[in-house]
Amino acid sequence: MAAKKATAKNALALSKEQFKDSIVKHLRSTLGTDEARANNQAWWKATCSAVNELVFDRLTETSKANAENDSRAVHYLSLEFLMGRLTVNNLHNVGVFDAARDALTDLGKDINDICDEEPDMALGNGGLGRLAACFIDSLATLNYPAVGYGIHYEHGLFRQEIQGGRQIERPDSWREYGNPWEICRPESIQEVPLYGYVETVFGEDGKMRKVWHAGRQIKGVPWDIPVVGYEAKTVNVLRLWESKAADFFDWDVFNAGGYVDSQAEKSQAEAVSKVLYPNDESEQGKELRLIQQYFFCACSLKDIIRRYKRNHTDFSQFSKQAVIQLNDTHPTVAIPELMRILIDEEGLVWDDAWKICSETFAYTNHTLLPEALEKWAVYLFEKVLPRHLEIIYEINRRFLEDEVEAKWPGNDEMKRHLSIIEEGETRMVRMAFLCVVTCFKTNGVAAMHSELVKQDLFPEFCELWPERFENVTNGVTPRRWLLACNEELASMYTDLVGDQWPRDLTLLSKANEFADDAKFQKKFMDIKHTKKVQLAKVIKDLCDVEVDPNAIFDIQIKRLHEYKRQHLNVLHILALYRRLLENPNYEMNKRVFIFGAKAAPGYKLAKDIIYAINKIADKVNNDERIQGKLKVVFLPNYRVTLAEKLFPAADVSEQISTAGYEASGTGNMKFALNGALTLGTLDGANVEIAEEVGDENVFIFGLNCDEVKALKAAGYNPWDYYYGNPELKAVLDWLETDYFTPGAPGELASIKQSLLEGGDPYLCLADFASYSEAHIAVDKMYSDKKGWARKAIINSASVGKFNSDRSIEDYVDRIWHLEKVMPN
Ligand code: NTF
Repeated sequence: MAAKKATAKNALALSKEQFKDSIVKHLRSTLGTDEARANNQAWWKATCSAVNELVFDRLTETSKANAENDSRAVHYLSLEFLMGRLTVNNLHNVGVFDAARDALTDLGKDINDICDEEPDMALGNGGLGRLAACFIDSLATLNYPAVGYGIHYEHGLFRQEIQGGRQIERPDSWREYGNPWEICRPESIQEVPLYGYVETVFGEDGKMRKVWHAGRQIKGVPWDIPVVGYEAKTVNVLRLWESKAADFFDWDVFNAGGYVDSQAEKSQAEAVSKVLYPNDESEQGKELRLIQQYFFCACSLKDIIRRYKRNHTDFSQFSKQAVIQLNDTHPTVAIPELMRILIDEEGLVWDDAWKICSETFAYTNHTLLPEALEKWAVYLFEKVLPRHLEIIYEINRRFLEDEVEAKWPGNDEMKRHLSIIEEGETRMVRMAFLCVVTCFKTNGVAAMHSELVKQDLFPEFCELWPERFENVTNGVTPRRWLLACNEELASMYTDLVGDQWPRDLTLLSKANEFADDAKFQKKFMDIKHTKKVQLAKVIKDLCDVEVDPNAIFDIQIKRLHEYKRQHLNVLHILALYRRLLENPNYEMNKRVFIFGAKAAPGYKLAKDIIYAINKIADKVNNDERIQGKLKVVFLPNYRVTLAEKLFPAADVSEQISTAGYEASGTGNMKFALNGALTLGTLDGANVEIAEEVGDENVFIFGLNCDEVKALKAAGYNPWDYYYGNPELKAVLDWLETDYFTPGAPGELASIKQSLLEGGDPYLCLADFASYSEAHIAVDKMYSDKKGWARKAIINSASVGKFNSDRSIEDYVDRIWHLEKVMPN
């Protein structure tokens, strides 16, 4: 295919020859080796260093421009940034991908092998962390002043191995051999106090002051990762904090002969940034997690204030200069921390400090699941952050006595209901309430979710302050999720609409005009086939399973959780398998069901579902009676890098959460963009995807959100569905036998139990029949090759709205109000 490519335009772009020289130079002068001796790891690092010559220069120009303009900036505080690999993305964004590829080819190296050396930067669990990564890409692309703040975890999300069908967690050591993208900034180290007690002192002026005497001190070391915008005008930073023991501690103890004690101190301090908590959705009440949250918020606020003070002598302009976005409640402790700094350290009075805080912070909610709404025990706060607890109490007192009392006079029940402190056996701080009470905006992440945030999660707060609630529908960066991961389709679009689509994804809608064009359809579906052939090879390598690229590739990739209903998918696979066994002539297109999912290590049922998928795969894939019509694949260690190979190869995108539970989803957008058809419920952003591509181009099934609520209210009884549907009963009963686990009956029984005795909290059985019918519609549609191609094209061409650049512009219009800054 001699297609043109969308290539970022960049005045700095290197020619192939210059790139070659630069790589060779870095092999020698940076890595101390040469072309003859270098291994792929060294070639990769030399390639990165060659790109960094351009990137670091832009980084400096950007920070200079921001400082000179004294521009308002957004500070995106997130405990997670799921970056994946950076090399290919950066090469594309700098506009030197082709030059790099050709240079490496000339040097006898394949760019794919070289880029495969890079470990994924997996500093996040799933959707929330990947969204943060897409957002900082868009912020840089759109030339907005922005800093991402997070934790420099030594170990990111665990590596998943599958042994005997079960998930085993292994540590992820992403920077064991160094990371060429990061820059350590010892000049910006921060000290973070912890524990201790609060003293009330009276100054000579008779004024009362609070002094927090910390019991421990740790140090935050910043590492900067350059965030390269498309076409590389702006290079922002992602600043990640690593914890270290504060120097004086080590030395005092060490000199007193306490070498072992000083080591203990050191490892305690370093534990803070050691690991990412591998819990998606649900929180763990761990002291270390609270310290992680406080640690990175404290470091980041000090950093923001330090930068502000370069140009200002008082705090009157602070909220004009800085907006701080809280990515879920995880960084909420930044609120009392800023209050503490302003009052205790800067000497502001409460009202002034409060005004600044409530004009600076904004909060994004990413989930409605009750178990995911963060609460921290009051006693834990008291122990770790005693002064912050006092401040939270005072925020709460004023909120209840002023605002709630004014709105609902004399209503103690309402005060209890809305209190930031939850009463009970263990008193808890409700972090989401603290956010809503403080922040000038609270937003949900898809239209439907934002409505539920108002109606179900915070109805009374919404009555108090309706103007504070917003929606910003999520998006994904087209640079990574089309340009870099699907070169073939990217080229086809560049031929069609020119090279600006990686910025303005709505340009792709031109392809709608060709949805019925036979030549266009063939080209589009040939590319799909190519991507399926490539994925088939990955599947063979990783799972030793042969799959036919002509089969329907039906993919569900996301964290494993009951509400996402991978087990509903499993029940349907079993039903299909049964139909094929009962009737060898059962008519269906060949189908490959592909899964990728990590389960939280302590989530037993989620791990049982992974085990079930693998056991069922063993049986189905080796059953000659069904003549290869059905294959099941569980790809181990699902992560960004694997995702990049899966989205382009999908025919069907499984988005089957119980309606009302998936806040948005972002995988759904990546699938559609790459030409897969959504099979989904009316949940999260699926609703908006259907709106954009048209109801006739998606397969919607199941109860909608209101029906889910109504059924639950009426008293849902899964047994009715079990006894009412013989096929469903048969597959559930199958799980109790040893059919899939020879000699070990009952190994898969926990799934059946949760769906019957367990009450089926996510209504799998209620949606089963409808899901199964939708699959029949998918199968029928796929037999109509032209009809399918038309729908695939329309999907890909119609999801321009889900560009994360659009999400960022929405944040800017509705919440952040930033101005673009063009560096020189
Ligand atoms: C996730 N939330 C939601 O479950 C997804 O639906 C959504 O697409 C992403 O956030 C991004 O907004 C979380 O991961 C968490 F942690 F909030 F539960």
